[in-house]
Amino acid sequence: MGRYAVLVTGPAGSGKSTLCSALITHAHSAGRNVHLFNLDPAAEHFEYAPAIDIRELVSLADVMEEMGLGPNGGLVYCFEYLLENLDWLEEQLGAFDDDYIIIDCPGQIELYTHTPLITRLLSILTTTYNFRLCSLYLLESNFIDDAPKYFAGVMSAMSSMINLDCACINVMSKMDLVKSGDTGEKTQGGRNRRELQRYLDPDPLLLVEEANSRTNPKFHALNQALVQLIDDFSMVSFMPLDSTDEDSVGSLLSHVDNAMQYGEDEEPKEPKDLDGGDFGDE
Ligand SMILES: Nc1nc2c(ncn2[C@@H]2O[C@H](COP(=O)(O)OP(=O)(O)OP(=O)(O)O)[C@@H](O)[C@H]2O)c(=O)[nH]1
Ligand SMILES: [Mg+2]
Repeated sequence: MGRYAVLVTGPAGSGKSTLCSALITHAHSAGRNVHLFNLDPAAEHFEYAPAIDIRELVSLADVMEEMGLGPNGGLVYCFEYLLENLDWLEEQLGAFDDDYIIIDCPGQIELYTHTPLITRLLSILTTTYNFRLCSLYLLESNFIDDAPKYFAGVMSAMSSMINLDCACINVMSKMDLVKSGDTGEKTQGGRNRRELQRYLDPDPLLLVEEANSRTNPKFHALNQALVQLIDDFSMVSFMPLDSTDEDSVGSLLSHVDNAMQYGEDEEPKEPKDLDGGDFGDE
């Protein structure tokens, strides 16, 4: 049986933990057994108890106190500590017969864009433990209210994709906050469906004007270069997500399954066959 891991990444507050819960609820209602792996050493609360929890190995509060580090240096230390204690990880991963884990990550994007720590963890999951991987990068929908901010978000998504070097799906989260009309009428966020599509499937050459109108003219050449880069590589597009909507979560899970070629040789389990330990409603 295959082993699958979905890494849920993105900036602070982009909806990662909410999505993890929604994915687990959805998978569970479809008769699938998935496990939550908490990779955030500073996390406080989860709807589903994590089956694997980095806090059992190392907690950020302890590291900050004992090592005299700040929150970001402490987080880097926690990841280095995890990578030095892979026997702990192996023991935790060995606990399941069926492996489909959803990994809830911290919101410090430098972990995905600047440091090799998560990349090394992913490489270990694939080469040593035979996991197939898919990483999600969440950007929240308020990024589309501000073109310069949106470009920065697209660049961070691209940087994360390049750094993590695995199947990646970019997600525009909290789309319920900017729901669009079908017929072109403006909505709460002031955008109709066609305009929204330009942000989900970045149409940077059209957007550059908007970016220029919001930035100092001395940066216009840079805007042009950035949009050209995004356009040349056509690497970044976003799947819209509303974590409160079952269909939206189901559609994202289908894409994730597809990206990992999940389900080619496995049958969904009957709910009575699930261990139910983390889910409590069996
Ligand atoms: N409207 C709306 N709010 C959402 C959605 N997903 C998450 N939120 C809210 O956004 C806030 C942050 O959500 P979290 O899931 O904690 O975000 P996170 O990315 O895990 O945050 P960190 O772990 O702190 O980086 C919470 O108040 C959620 O209720 C969504 O799809 N729609
Ligand atoms: Mg979280």
